[in-house]
Amino acid sequence: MDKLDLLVTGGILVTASDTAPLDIGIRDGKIALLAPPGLLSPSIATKHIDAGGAYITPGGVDTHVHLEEPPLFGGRGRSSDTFETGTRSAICGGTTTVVAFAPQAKSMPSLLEVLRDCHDRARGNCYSDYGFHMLVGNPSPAVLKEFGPLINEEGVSSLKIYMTYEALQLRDDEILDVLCESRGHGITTMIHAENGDVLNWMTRKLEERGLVDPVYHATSRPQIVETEATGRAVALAELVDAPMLIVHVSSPRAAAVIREAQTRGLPLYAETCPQYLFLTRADMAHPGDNGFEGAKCVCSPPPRDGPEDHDGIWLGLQNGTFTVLSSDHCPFMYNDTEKGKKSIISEKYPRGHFKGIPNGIPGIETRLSLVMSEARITMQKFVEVTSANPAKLYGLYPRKGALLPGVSDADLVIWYPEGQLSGAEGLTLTNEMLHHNVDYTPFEGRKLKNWPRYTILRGEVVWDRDGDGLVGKKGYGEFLKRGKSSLPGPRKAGEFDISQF
Ligand code: DUC
Ligand code: ZN
Ligand code: ZN
Repeated sequence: MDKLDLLVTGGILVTASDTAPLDIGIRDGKIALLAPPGLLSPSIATKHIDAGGAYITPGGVDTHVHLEEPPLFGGRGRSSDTFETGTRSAICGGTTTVVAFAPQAKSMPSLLEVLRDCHDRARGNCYSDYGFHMLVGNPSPAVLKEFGPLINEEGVSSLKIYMTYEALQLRDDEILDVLCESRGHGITTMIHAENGDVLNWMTRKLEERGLVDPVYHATSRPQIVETEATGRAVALAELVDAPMLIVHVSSPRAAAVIREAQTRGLPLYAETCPQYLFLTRADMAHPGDNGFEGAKCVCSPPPRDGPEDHDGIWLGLQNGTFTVLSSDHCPFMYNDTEKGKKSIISEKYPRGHFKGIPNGIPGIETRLSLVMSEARITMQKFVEVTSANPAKLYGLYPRKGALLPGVSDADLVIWYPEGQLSGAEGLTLTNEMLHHNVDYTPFEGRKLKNWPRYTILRGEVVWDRDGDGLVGKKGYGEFLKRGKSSLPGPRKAGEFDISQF
């Protein structure tokens, strides 16, 4: 047998389907073999790592991140992480693949041009592997014609649309155009489900009473705003029999709508994020900085009211309502009046008013550790929602999200053996330990029971926490052409046919 490049022994391998003590042989960037413990001598490999009884999981796949996006709202606010800093942060937190958005403003006539610009920003700069989803702001007839080339030539098999934000919101008929065209090409539509007209009305009513502090961001977008839009999105997808993923679900009531549709067999998928498991409305009411510090946690949909809402979202992870758990990493510097939380997303808006605060929080590096530390889902479920399912839904499986010999990339996270990360107390999360380009983390001070000890990407150690830390190289990350989803798609064969109604 040819020598292996790397042999990892002494770990408990966890995939979405199995948990077993197995040694892992790696050659040419791929999983070469899995073997019972003790069968292989370290001498058959050039390099050996002893996992010491720790869990080993496939590298994280984070399919919802915003990196180096231009401002889309006619104002300021610009995500502070570039492809370089965002993917650097990803690997230090165990995520080896990210899928970022390539955003099209309504004024832009071509998705392919937008995509080319994103490639120019990302190429040669990434530490992790990466792909793109299109963000479609202008679904004109010419743009719809680009869907074929996007999936067939460019390897972009998913796109996101919005039901809110003046600059991006689509009408229902435009949503149907996108769903139909996507369905025909095997593209997965992701949708931001909040009713923009209702939340604008709520915002006006709050303004009339002078209620403009960050916490009123949550008041302007109550669960019903998300639940109604989710129900409408589901109805539109059902009408045209199109697969769809509802992104960043925060509301247990919206989750119940999705679960009901899934129970009827619709190809409907849902995503949630750590902010809906750990943050609440109270985090936006932080008294610091004259009441503005709550802006650090302003994101959309907003974190909900309390532990019962978190419980509802954990339940949705446990029972399979949520297909994926992403970070929605959308970072803005806090102390930055030009591009950060203290700027304004539209020049039309007054400064310091919640409606002007750029929406989004950082979380690419903390996603895996936060969720694993909480131990409210099994390790296999953890792998399913943070790695295997995102890879399946977005056409990367089993190259990513699995550890299949001869097939899967050798992307691994080797964790600490239980109780070995800073003792029984665990590690206290601070922004200083992170590698993003952001001056805060909304999860500051949380206790973590585990953190990636090593991250391995295509056979190369890129993060070695007890050694030199970040050892991956900028530019090692490769662009991933993605195929169609391998999760269930449309229920009926052929084109959508209006005459069937
Ligand atoms: N939607 C996202 O997906 N991310 C940040 C802001 C938003 O509205
Ligand atoms: Zn969104
Ligand atoms: Zn997002």
